[in-house]
Amino acid sequence: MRFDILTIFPDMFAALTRFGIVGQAVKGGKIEINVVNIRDFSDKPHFMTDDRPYGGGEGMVMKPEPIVRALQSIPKVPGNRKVILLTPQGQLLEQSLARSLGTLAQLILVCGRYEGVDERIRSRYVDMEVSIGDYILTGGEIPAMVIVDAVSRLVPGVLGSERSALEESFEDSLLEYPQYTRPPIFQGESVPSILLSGDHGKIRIWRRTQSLQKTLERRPDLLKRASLSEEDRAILEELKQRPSTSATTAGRSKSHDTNDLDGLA
Ligand code: 9D3
Repeated sequence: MRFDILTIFPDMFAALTRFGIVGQAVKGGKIEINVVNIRDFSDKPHFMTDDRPYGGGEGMVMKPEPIVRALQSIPKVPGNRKVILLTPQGQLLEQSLARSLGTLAQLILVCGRYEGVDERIRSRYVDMEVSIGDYILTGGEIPAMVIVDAVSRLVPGVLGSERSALEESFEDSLLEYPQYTRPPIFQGESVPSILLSGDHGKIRIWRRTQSLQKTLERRPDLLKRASLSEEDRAILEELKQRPSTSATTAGRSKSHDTNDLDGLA
């Protein structure tokens, strides 16, 4: 899969392309990330990419011509492609959208800055507008990186084989169970003994129960779309009977629950 990203801050994307799983995927040729500097397509002598809004008002608007020339410079990959504009007005990014974008051969992401881009870019060149959530950022670059990150890990071969698409579609509607590693006792708090028992049947049920309990307490909205087995439903019914422990204090004594950084000092 190929990603083309249009931005006036191309250097920001080193954070995405040089590190971690996405960096590895680029190196290994599983994905291609082409970052295009919109300013390279601006007009001499001033190389402006933005201008004052018609009708007046605060701030600046991105000029259409450099963006169009940048779009026209992008090689077309055979197969399905989409042009997405990152805007606070867009469709909210969810895992389901990431999954459908993952089927494309080419995804072109246009990052806005200032107050936004000239409306005629949206109307003539953009297939879809996407937002990553209801909070105000300073531009579309971080949202574009969020999309590339979320979509890349769904491209076959990017994650190890350890996590199949099937396993994930089953899992991703519930919150995770707690994870532990060595040491077995940390600041007086033990790893739940069941995890050391070697009884994989019991461990599976414990983890599933933890996932269901955490989801019930923190994100009950997620349970509606979860694919729950009969066993899951039985566990949930039991959890709903019991008085619920606070999400942050469950299994911890008061003295361990101050959540300050004393232990790190
Ligand atoms: C405070 C300025 N706003 C009122 C005039 C409009 C506005 C314009 C541009 C608000 C934010 C931005 C920059 N943000 C994005 O380009 C953006 C974004 C976001 O802010 N939050 C979540 N998803 C996205 S996708 C692109």
